Amino acid sequence: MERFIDANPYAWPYNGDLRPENTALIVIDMQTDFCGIGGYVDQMGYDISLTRAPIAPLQTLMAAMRSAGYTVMHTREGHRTDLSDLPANKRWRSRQIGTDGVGIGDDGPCGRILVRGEPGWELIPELAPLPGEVVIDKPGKGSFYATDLELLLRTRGISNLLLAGITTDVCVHTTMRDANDRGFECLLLSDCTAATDRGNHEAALKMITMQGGVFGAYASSAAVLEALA
Ligand code: C5J
Repeated sequence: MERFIDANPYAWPYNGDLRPENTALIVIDMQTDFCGIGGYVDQMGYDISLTRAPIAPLQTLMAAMRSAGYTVMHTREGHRTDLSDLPANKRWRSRQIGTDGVGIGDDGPCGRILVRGEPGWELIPELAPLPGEVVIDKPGKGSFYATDLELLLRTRGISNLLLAGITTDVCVHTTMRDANDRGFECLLLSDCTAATDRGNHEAALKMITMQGGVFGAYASSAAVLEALA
């Protein structure tokens, strides 16, 4: 039986093969550093009400997908405590904005920014992984770079990816583009993602729709819930 989600620019997935066995939800970087008080995004002076907006719709979607038997995975952006996997240019750029030249690897109110094991690096409790769910630790913006994500997806027979989390224009888009190049059929969830700038979120959605869906498609979580019902 074919099953589609009402999406932009076209219904998703392209082949109607939507099943719990071949589809995963990937929740990207819902960490205190990106959406908590005193975290990295807050320190940079951006409005965390934007990056917190996906929390409530994600809670509903994750519960529905888990109970329907779909795979749910999570990612965390972060670096080793000795910062040996933090490129110098990434560190330098992160220090150009925000409080007193503080950037990735430096001390902030939630511990060292984007350093593994620190309070700010943790996934937020509202969206905590269930025991057994995959958590990918990534040093970059994309979820495939320097991780075993592709191996885990291929081993499970996953070909469709629903992408959620933050930020739409950075880690979510990088992951979507990398996944699309690898042949995964991608759907970005418009209300379960957010950027530090509203215009960037809207632009990131529009980019997906060009060329017949150059990176896949986007849809609301309501459209996903409707298709699963
Ligand atoms: C950023 C991310 N924006 N998760 N990370 O630095 O999008």
